[in-house]
Amino acid sequence: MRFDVVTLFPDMFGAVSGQGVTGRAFKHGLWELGLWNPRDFTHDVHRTVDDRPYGGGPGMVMLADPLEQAVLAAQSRRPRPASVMLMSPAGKRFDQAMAQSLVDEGGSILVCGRYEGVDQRFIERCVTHEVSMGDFVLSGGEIPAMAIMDAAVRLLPGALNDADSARQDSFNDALTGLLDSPHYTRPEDYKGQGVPAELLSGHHAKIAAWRREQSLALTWRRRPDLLEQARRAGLLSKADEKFLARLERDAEH
Ligand code: 9D3
Repeated sequence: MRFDVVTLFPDMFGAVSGQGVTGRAFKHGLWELGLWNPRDFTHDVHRTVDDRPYGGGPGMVMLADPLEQAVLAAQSRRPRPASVMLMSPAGKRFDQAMAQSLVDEGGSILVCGRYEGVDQRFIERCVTHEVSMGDFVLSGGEIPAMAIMDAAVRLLPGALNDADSARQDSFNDALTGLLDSPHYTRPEDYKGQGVPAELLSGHHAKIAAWRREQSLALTWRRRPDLLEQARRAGLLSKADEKFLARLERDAEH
């Protein structure tokens, strides 16, 4: 897998290539990173990458040409034409299915905007997808691009260490798209707060049932949309449905 990132701040990306799970995968050659600074594709003495918006208004707009030249340079280093994803508050919200698609496609070119936005003609000429992290305001697309790479890299075979992989394999709830059950570790008594008896029982079936019910209850309260998705995907058992029916009934009074 290879990501090429078009950014005015290439130094920020040491955070993904040099640290943690993504850093280790990078060191082991599981993925490659190309960094392309639009400033290196300017031709004037000031290395201008932005200008004032036609029609007036606040802020600056990124020039189309340095962005297009950076994307073309990135494409030329890839084995086949890649999708070009613009990080944009107006994009489609990124999700786990998009992370998996990126892995399946061998990565992509990620374009990070700064200032008020990028010239629309660059979008029309070069961009295949626009992606957002959600409804909050950031200063630019770099952190979203890092989030996307993190989500994709950890899906690569061999990216996770043994402990993390074992967790993914055994923890079916992660695949059902339910929220995780609560976690506890030592000490058994923390400032007067204990640990749920089920987790101390040593009874594996009882522990699994407790965790499943915690997941279902938390998802029901906080993310009913995810619960509906899991139901539609046929990921809820008879026992799950029975437990949820009890939650609904208990909520009525
Ligand atoms: C005043 C209108 N704003 C649009 C919502 C202007 C604006 C805000 C933030 C223009 C650019 C930006 C910079 N943000 C990103 O580049 C960005 C982003 C984000 O702000 N939130 C969530 N996802 C993303 S992806 C890229």
